[in-house]
Amino acid sequence: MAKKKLNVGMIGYGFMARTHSNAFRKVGNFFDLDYEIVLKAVCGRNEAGVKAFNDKWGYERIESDWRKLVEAKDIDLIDICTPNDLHLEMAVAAAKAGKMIICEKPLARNSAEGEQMVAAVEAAKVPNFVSYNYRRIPAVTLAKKLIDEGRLGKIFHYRAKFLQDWTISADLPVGGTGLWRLDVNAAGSGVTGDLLAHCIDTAIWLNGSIKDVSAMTETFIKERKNTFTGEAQKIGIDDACTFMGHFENGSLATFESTRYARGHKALYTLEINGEKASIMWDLHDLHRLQWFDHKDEGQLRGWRSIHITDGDHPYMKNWWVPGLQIGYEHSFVHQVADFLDGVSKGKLVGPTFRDALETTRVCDAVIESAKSGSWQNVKK
Ligand code: SOE
Repeated sequence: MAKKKLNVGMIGYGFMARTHSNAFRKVGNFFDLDYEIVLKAVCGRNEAGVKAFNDKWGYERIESDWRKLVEAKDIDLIDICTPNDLHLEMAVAAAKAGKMIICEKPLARNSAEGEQMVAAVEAAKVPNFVSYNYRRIPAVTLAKKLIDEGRLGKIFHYRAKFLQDWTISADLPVGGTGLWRLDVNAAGSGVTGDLLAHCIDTAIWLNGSIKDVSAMTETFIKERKNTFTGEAQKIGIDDACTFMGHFENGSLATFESTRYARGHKALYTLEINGEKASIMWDLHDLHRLQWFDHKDEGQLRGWRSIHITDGDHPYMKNWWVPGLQIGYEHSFVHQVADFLDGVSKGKLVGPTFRDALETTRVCDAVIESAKSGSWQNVKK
């Protein structure tokens, strides 16, 4: 039977537009979907940049005005892969136009913006999804299953880190491709919204809501040259952030992120300690889940390193043969597969805009706590 065509309109042409476009292209080869995805149009303000992107990815046409793309009759799904300050306006317009929306993380610069986005998609009743891709690394998805099966028992500790080192040079300018992340007006915050948001999303998914936080942040380089004007610009983002907190289930949270951890490029790690068992996962070894089970026989008890490549591991039967691993880009394929499966069944699949708002509220509480020097409750 012929599949229904699903026409994608992509806004943005940077790193994330590549990860999402790759997923749109691959997903139908590996997952049974009711839809045939068509890369219909890509939109960007820089003509040369968007053309160079499209020479590789092959969308049917290029647009320069995102409003036109959002209104276009032949577009079913809008994918927002732009700097964070544009998410609100684009998502609200796309919802009003009745489009399905995938939005790159974080949902918004802050929860005031996020709330408007949630209201818009819920009023329009359009399928909506935020790209917190690490949930769909098979080892992380397996961790969720093991926790939900009660195999860890009562959880005491949740520990996560996301470490990078790419902003250590004071010569790095602020603004433009990738470097908008250093501009507080474009990004909303620094490592908190960019990196800790991933850790918080996974944590809420695996271990439930975070109740309160106490944080410290630091901006190591306080002024940078603007990429376009060459003028000195005050830096308002957090370069590093460490926070502790309480989960609603009584467990303790310890989180750290920085772009100043020399030697670490994108080291996302998490560890969960329960009464019966513990789990560790590490993005640099993403196809492995470390598992310690206290009920193992005493003399053989120890950490197991499970190679998550077997047919009974999440998503893996759709890929190669047991033993052959997959990587970072596959998490984006999985989220498109799950999102479209949900659309077919008329079900919302998480993280929805509403789910992602909870993460943004934790980020807001973290930034507020670092400013005030006091504990902050996370807004409900
Ligand atoms: C920042 O360097 C970044 O690209 C984030 O924006 C992504 O969300 C993260 O997955 C990798 O690092």
